[in-house]
Amino acid sequence: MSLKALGSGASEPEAKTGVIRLYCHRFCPFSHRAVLVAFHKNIPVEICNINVKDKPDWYLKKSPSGKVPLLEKDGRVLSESLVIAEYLDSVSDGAPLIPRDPFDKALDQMFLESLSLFPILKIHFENERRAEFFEDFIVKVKPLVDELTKRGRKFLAGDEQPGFVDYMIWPFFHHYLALREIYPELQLPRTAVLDSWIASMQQEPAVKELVDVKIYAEFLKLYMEAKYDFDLGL
Ligand SMILES: N[C@@H](CCC(=O)N[C@@H](CS)C(=O)NCC(=O)O)C(=O)O
Repeated sequence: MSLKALGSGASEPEAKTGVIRLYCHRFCPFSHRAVLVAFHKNIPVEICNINVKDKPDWYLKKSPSGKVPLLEKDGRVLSESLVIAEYLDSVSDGAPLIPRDPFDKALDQMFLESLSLFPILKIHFENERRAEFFEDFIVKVKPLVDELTKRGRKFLAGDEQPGFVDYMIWPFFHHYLALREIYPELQLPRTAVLDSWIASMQQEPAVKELVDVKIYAEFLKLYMEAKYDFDLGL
């Protein structure tokens, strides 16, 4: 499938019956949520990257909001990263990433809904407000530190491996680490639990499959100069 981002001139790749296609872009934290589940569970998906600054008309017909990620299977589509990630977890083999216990599942959902790490995603849109957004991010990370402390485990989901809740949060940190390559002064206050969670997540094979942090940083740097290179590093 097309790792190179498809833009307005590109034709739609032919769909195959029964195959899950994920429309993404390589530097999108929301797309990363979906691909992390697919990578972790070895789900055979077609990844089709979209140039979101120059979207093909056929893509806009599938996704009126024009956003990625979008999942398509047999002519039907799903949008919203959390919905897509949950769908992928539920249709794949192997131990589910979402807790089987409904109460534990609800607790994770409640925590995910309460966590609002979006300030870190605002910096490359309004770089002049970088310090303000980062201060806000520091405040918003605090509940994660508290939750990691309360659960007292390697990952939020347990000691063995990350769960859905970890993977849904990680893309905000991947983005943060990329920004920190450009602005080393963007340092979260050091706490043993968060440092250890970040280090453990970085060791996960699914996380290692995401775009390299240095290339991500270069993408963001160019983005802030209004240069959009969705194929950087390919
Ligand atoms: N709430 C959506 C957000 C998705 C989103 O904002 N995607 C961005 C890329 S990271 C996008 O498609 N932007 C292009 C646009 O809005 O035109 C989700 O969780 O999937």
